[in-house]
Amino acid sequence: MVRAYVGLGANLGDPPAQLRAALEWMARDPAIGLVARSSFYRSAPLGPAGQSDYCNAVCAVDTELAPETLLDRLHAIESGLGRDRSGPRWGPRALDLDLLLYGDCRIDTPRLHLPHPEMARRNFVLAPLAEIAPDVEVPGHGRAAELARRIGREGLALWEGGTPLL
Ligand code: A4P
Ligand code: MG
Repeated sequence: MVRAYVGLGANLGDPPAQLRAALEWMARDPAIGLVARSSFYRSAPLGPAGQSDYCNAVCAVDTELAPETLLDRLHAIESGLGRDRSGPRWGPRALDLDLLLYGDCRIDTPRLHLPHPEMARRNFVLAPLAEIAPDVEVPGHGRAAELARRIGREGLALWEGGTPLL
């Protein structure tokens, strides 16, 4: 059994409802044990201008699936919840599920990079990750809580009520 972390993001439709639905799909999958989920965060969009804010969160899962198979399941959930892959890179999306960490695995294939190559540069990933797993190591970067502290909280708020996080 391996502990993995999944990043959830959406900025089309009803973003928190999309994240809740994705968490339910994961919880229903007998091969994926949902262990924890962070708060939902509102984050300023990274990528092409003119998009809405994102709702972001991170969840922890325990699984016996190989990382590539887990990624396939995540893609199936994205498709089931209306993800359209024809848009621009980093453009608006109904749901994005990124495999952030899979144990302490480091993988570099065309289909799968682990840890997720952008995660250490994104406060909308590090803040929710540190909330549920402050001590987890991001291979090659360091401890989640330390990375989250260093990157800061610019552009980030809790989704519920939109309270800025200071
Ligand atoms: N892929 C490789 N490694 C991974 C991994 N660890 N997890 C491959 C997930 N996928 C991985 O992904 C493109 C390809 O990456 C897949 O075929 C997979 O095999 P995708 O989800 O189809 O496309 P994408 O998401 O548009 O591209 P990319 O480069 O993954 O974008 P990101 O990094 O997901 O960023 N701003 C805010 N505030 N919040 C966000 O959540 N998200 C993005 C998307 C942009 N701006 C954002 C946010
Ligand atoms: Mg993605």
